[in-house]
Amino acid sequence: DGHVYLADYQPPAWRIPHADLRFDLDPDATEVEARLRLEPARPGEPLLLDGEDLELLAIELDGQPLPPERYDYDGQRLCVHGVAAACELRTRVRIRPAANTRLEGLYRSGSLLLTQCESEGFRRITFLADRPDVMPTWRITLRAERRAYPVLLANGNPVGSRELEGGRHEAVWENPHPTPGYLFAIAAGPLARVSTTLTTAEGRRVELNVWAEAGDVERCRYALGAVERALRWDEQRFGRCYDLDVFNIVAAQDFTMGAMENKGLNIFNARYILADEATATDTDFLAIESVVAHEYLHNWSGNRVTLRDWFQLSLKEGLTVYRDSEFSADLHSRALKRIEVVRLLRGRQFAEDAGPLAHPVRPQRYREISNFYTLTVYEKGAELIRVLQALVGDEAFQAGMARYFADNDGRAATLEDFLAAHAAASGRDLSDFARWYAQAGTPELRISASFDEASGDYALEIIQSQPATPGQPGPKAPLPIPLRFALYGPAGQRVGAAPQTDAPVRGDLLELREARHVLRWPGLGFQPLPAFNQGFSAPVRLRFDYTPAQLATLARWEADPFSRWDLLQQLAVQAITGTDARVAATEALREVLAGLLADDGADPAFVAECLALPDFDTLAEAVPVVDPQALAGARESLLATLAAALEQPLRQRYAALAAAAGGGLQASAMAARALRNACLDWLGHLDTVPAQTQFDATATMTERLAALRVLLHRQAPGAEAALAAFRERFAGDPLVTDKWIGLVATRPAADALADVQWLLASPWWKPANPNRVRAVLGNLSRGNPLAFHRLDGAGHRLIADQVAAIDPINPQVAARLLGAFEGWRRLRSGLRESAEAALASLQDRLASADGRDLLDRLRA
Ligand code: HT7
Ligand code: ZN
Repeated sequence: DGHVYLADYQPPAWRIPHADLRFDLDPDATEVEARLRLEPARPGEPLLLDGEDLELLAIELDGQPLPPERYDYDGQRLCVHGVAAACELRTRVRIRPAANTRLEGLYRSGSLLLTQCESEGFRRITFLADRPDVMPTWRITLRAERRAYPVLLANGNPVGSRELEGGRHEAVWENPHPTPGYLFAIAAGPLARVSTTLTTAEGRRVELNVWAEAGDVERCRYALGAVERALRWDEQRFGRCYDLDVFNIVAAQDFTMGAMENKGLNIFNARYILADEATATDTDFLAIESVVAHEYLHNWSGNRVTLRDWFQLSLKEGLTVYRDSEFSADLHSRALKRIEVVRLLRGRQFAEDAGPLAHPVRPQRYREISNFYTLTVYEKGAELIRVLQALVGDEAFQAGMARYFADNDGRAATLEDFLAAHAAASGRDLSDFARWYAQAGTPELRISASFDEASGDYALEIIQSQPATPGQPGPKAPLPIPLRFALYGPAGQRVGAAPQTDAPVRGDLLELREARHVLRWPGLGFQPLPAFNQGFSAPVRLRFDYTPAQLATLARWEADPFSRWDLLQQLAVQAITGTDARVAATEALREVLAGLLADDGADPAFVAECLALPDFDTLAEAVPVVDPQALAGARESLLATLAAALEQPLRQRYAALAAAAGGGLQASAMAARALRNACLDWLGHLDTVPAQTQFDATATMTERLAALRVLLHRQAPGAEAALAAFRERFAGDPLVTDKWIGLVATRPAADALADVQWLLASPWWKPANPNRVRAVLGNLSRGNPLAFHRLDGAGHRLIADQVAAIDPINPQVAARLLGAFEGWRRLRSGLRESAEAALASLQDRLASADGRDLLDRLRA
C-alpha cells in the first residue's frame, strides 16, 4: 500500500564494512566512482543497492566488468545477480548537481557544491544500501578545478592532498567511524574560515573551523564560539568527547532545513551561522547557539549511536533537542528557555497532535519519511526524555544516559535499547513509559477540587484521558504522568502535608498511573489554592476551573518564573477567549503587569516574556472552533486596552532601559533590549513616534527590526520610507532581506495578501531558495492568520497554488508549506469550506511523494 511499516523491519542482507568514493566534481556533470566492500549477512539474499536517478557509466565486480545480464538498474535500485560471497563492487555514475533543485544529494548553492543526505539523499549520489543500520568506514577522494573549488571538505580527517594536471587538485579524507550514508557529506568551493584549536578532555587536539563564502567569514565568529561551548558542555554534563582531529561547519544560503549533523562536517543553513549585531537580532544569536549545539551534540546522540531505522528518528532528534535545551538552560536562563520551549509546544505541537497529521513520537508506518521531521518527533520527543527524567529521578537518569552511550557506541540502536539502558540504571520497569512513544495525541488532565466545610476535608480528583487520533481511535491506556503540584493556604503559605493517595508521591511530584486518582487531605481545615504542572513537568493539557482572581493570586505566590509566566498566559487566554471572566481577567492581568513593570528587581527579559501575550496558535488551541478574525480581533483589543491602561509605566520602563540596551551580547543588554522592544510594541498601539525614533537612532538589528515591525504593522506615517531605507541598506544580504520580507508578509491585516502578491511578482521572489519561500509564504501561512484565512478564500488559494508551483522544485519545502492547513477542520464555517476547496484543488497538481502523502493525510 505504499507504506513502510515498523513491524516489517529486517536486518540488512549485506554488510558494507568499507566504502571508497572518488569524486570528479563539476556542477554540470560530476562523476562518482564507488568501491564498496560487501559481505553477506544473510546468505542467499540478493544483492540490492539503492540508487536514484543515477546515470550508470561502468560496473565491475572484483575487478571484472559486469555484463548486462548480471545486473538490473531501474532508476531506483541496482540488483546484482549471482553473488553469494564477500566481494568488491565498483561503479561509476554521473550526476548533475546544478540541476538538483530538490537540495537532496549533491547540489549547488551559489559558488559551492554541497550535499544533504538525510534521510534518503545519499542514493542520489551513488549506490549504497541507504539505510541507517548499514555503516561503512569511509575514504573519500575529491578532485576539482582548483580555481573554482579551492577548498575540498569531506567527513572525517584530512589525510592528503595534491595538485593534478590541468589546474585540478585533489583532497583525501578518511572517516574511521562506522557511519551510515545519511551522515555522508562533502563541500567544495571558494570557502574562507574562522578557526580555533583546543584539546579535549581525553587529550585529543582538535581544530574547529567554520567556513563560509569569503565575504561572510567575519560573521562566523559567534558560531565558532558556540561550537566550543557545546563541545565543553558535552564533556562536562555527559562525559562525551569529540572523536576526530577536525570539526568543520559550512554555511550555505540554500538549505532545506536548519542544519545537518554529518560526521565531522556539519552543513548549515547560513541563517544559523552568520551573525553580527548589525545584521542579526538577539533571538538570532540565541538560535544560532542552540542549533550549533544541537548539531554538535548529535555527534554522540545520532552519530556514534545511530538509528536502526527511521522509525527510531526521535531516538536521535528528541534526545538531541533535550540535550540542546539543557545546554541553553545551563548557559543562560533555565526559566526563559523553558518558556520558549513551552510556547512552541503549546502553540504548534499541540496543534499537530490534535489534527489530521497527528502521529506517535515513534510512528508505526510512513509513506515518506521526510514528512516525519515534525514537532512531535522533535519537541514532544524531547519532552518524553524530560518525563523519563522526572519518573526515574536525576541521578538514575544520568546513569541511564551513560549506560545508553556505553552499551550502544558504534551501533544502530532502537528505542528499546534506550529504555533498556534506563531500566537497568534505574531498576524501574519502563514498559508503561514506552506507551508514550506509541500513542499519539496530547493527554488531557481534568482536575476538580472538593472541600467539605463540616470536616475540613479537601480532595482533588484527577482524570486522565487520551484523545482519538488518525489510525488510533482508542480507547487508549493511561500513561505515567509526572505532575508537579502545590497547595497554598489563605496567606500564600505552601501546604506541606502530603496527600493520601494511591499514586506515588515524591515531595511535590505526583506520578499518575491510572485513568483516575484522588488526592485527599483529611481535616485540612481550609480551602487551599492548588497549582499544577510547575516547569511543565508533563506535556499535557490541564483543565482546572480557576477564576481570574485565583490565577492572578497564584502568579504572585508561585516562586518559579516559568509558572508565573504560565499563569499570566492562562489569564490572557481567559481575557481573550473567555465569556463571563473576560473583564475580570483583563483587570487582573493589568494589575499584575503593572506590578511587573514597576518592579526594578524583576529580570527585564522575564517581564518581556510576560508582556508577550499568547500567540494566535496558542489561542486557537484553547477554543473548539477557530474564528481567526474574532480571535485576532479580541487579542488586538486586549492589547490596545492594556497598552492604554499601562501607557505611563510602559514609557517609563522603555526610557529607563535605554542605556542598558546599548549594545553587546551580555545577558543584561539582551534583556534590556527585549523589554524595551516589548514596551515599544505595546506603545505602538498608541503612538508610533518612539518606534520611528528608535529606528533612526539604533545601531543593532534587534532594535532596528523591532522598530520597523511596529512602523509597518501599525502603518505609521514613516513606514514606507523606513522600509525603503532598510531595504537599501541591506540590499546585498539575503538573510536580512528575508527579515523585511517577513515583516511585510506578517502585517496583521487581510490586505497584506496584496503585498505578498507584489513580492511574488518582484525580483526578490526566489522559489528555489527555501529561506525565501519561508520568508514570503511560511510567514503568510503560519504567521498571518488574517491574510491566510481571508474570508474570500484568496489566502488559502494563494498558498495552494504556490505549493503546486514549488512541489516540482523542492518537494520537502512544498510539503512543509502545505502543513499550514493542518488546522483546517476546526476553522469556522465558510473558511473551512474554502480551505477544503484549496486542498481539493491540489489533488491532481502534486507529483511528489512528499506532497501526495501530506495531502492525502490532510484530506483523510
Ligand atoms: N538531522 C537533521 C535533519 C535534516 C533533514 C531531514 C530531511 C530533509 C532535510 C534535512 N536537513 C536536515 C537536522 C537536525 O535535526 O539536526
Ligand atoms: Zn537533530
